Amino acid sequence: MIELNKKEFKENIIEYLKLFYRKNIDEATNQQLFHAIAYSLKNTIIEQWMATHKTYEEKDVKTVYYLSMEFLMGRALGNNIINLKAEKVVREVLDELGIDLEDIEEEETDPALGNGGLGRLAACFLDSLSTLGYPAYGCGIRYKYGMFKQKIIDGYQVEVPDYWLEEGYPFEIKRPEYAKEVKFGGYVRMIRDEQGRDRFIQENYQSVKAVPYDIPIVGYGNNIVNTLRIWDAEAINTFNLESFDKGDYQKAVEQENLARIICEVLYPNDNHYAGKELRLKQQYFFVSASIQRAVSKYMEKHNNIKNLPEKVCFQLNDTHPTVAAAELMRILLDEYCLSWEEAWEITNKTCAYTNHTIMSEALEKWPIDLFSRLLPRIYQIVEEINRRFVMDIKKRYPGNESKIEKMAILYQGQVRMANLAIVASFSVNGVARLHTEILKNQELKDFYEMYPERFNNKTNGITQRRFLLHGNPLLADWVTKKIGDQWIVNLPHIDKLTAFSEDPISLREFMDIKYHNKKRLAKYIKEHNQIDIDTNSIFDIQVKRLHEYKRQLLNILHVMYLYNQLKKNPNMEFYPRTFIFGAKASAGYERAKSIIKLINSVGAVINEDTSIGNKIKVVFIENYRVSNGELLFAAADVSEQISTASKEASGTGNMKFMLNGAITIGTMDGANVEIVEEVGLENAFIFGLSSDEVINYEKNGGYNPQDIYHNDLGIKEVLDQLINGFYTPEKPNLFKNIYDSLLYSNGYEKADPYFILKDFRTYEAAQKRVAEAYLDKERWAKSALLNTAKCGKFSSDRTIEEYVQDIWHLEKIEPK
Ligand code: B1N
Repeated sequence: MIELNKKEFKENIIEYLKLFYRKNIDEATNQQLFHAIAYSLKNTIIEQWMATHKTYEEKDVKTVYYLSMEFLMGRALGNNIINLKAEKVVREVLDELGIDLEDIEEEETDPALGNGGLGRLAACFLDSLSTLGYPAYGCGIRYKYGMFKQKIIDGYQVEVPDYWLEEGYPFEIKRPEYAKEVKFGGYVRMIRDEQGRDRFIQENYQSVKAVPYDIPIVGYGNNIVNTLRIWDAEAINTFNLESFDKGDYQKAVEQENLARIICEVLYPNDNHYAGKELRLKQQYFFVSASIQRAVSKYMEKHNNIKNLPEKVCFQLNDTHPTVAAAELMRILLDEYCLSWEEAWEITNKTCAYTNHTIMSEALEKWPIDLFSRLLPRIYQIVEEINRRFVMDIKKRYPGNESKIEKMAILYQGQVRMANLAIVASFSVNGVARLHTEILKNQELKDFYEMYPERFNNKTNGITQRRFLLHGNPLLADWVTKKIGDQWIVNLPHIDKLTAFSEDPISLREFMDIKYHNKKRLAKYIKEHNQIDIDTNSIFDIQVKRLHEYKRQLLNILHVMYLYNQLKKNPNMEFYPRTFIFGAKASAGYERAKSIIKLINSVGAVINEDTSIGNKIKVVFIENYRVSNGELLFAAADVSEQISTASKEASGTGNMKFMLNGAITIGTMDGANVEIVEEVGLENAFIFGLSSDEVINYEKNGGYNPQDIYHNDLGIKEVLDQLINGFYTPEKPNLFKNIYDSLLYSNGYEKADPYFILKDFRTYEAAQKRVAEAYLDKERWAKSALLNTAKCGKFSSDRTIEEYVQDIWHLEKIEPK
């Protein structure tokens, strides 16, 4: 074991402060201290990192390359301290130096190179891969600006750029020696080489230099450190006189510009495809660099490219990196001169695809003219893949045009990336059981029929190291005291807590911890929102990206409904409730932004209304992200997972809440189904249409929300408040767009496409059950504890073991 040495660690901190900043401990700012501490920790990490890679080389291991446009890592310092098992040493040293660790952790800006669930899943997977000892690279983009920071001004979302690298990032290392050239545009010329073979040469292209930066991913207490490799773009030939002379001045300027913009910013869209040319450039940029490097690395140690699948697997995180398949084909055909059949076999054994959504607006379909102009050689290859695939379809379904219509990769002027991903991969997986079943039986039915052996499920998971051990230290210590610390690397062990679920003292301890975490969150809210919340109230939390299918609107309409009831009947039985929201809306998603404004407007009225005796508070957490997420999960009583059934592929926030002892109110959607299966229906509040019912309504043209509006006075009153200025008297029309979306169809959308009114009354009834259940303190405590006890399945360690068993076939590296 390479461990953090206390004496060296302390000396290094002092030394770095001098070296970098010419400061003593007592003169340094917290930001400077953060850097000195991070660099001192990195000393140990680097030793483990080098040792890990030496072992990998000696053992000639198979490696998975997790290709993803997003890695939502969150802060690294605290996580690295935990995974190095160095917390005791670090705290001792910082104590001696008079430094508070929590203050220092606050100095780190969250690296937010992701939108939401998909990016955070990638981060959890890296943590698990290292902890379990599997050789892996995360491959992505070093965006200069990550997910925007959200400010709430006058109730509206305002986006502020997130320049996360401003102060420098202490954990990354630039690796210019592994740079690769990536080519865009131009045209392809075919020549015949001396052996009489056709060769394809891209000419008159623009290129950029992809330069990797490596970030260490520390495994938990096992000496293993894998790598997150994010690529930055640099201009390939610095502006020199030579190109000036050649008349290439224009091209040189263009190439510099391309290099400057390609990694500039993360597209802030979750579950939405915008079809922007720059996005396709980003995709090909990081994919080409990653694949080129993986192949060169393989060839440094092996002499036969044909055995690549024995040592390399590319996992495609949704369709965003799907050009990987064509890029690998290009390398095998054009650089290694393999035949099409040979190249295709290798590609098909090396690529695997994960589907994360069935939302039609998220499907990537690139216009062929854009695609072929930007990636001319890649397009030729896609054409040939398509030509051969269409032949296969015809052979299998003679005369059945509709199969081609549904399955062809190139169709009606578009490149359908999901179709390409499925055809080129040996594995296609969904991210929760229900989602995979929907893929097999509805969305991808035809593909499933053709390639049943490719389809498999991998229910998502989360890392308990960040979301319990780091985020909720009080509960983590308590769990360890009760059952030992096995749960940290083997979450199913946490089931041992079940033995305490009838023990009044344990239940009291459990709820005391919850109470402390509620106080911690209340303090944060007081500081950030200037709102006093009742720590004895039920903390009911919905934090996730804002999307209509996630139905934050259902939640806030229900709050409006409760408020109406309380106003009419101030003495009714009502247990105090704090409704907490946190959500970023994509910058161009107007309806989502209106919903944020609605939540804040409702909060502004209710929070100020003394006549209801502080029984309801509505809080909107500004800039929801990984770091404040940890506070929110730890403090929740109720976890809102209320998506329209069939729409949320899995969800992972649901698991983070469960782990921290919150009880789910939710629909039978995504992984909620499996959560309920583990914890029992009696320990969750389930409501709403089933996914089959939703899918059936959709097949039959939707339903008529007008009936509900006209027949249910409670609902009508709430909806009318959207257009009568009840919450925004100065702008009574502000929420007309929301009102209309619930009641009228327009050219693109049916009325109430997410079944909010349809599910309203069953949601309201479920919320009543929540309120009643909370009155029985001991019963509630038992349910909450059981949620923690029964979440063993939802560790990303389990998910990764399944990927390894069924898809990647990696060898486990035992700790040294
Ligand atoms: O991926 C998560 C799931 O838990 C969620 O249910 C799912 O909604 C989420 C285009 C996406 N699916 N698709 C995206 C993100 C960015 C983008 O540009 C699509 N995110 C999900 C993890 O499996």
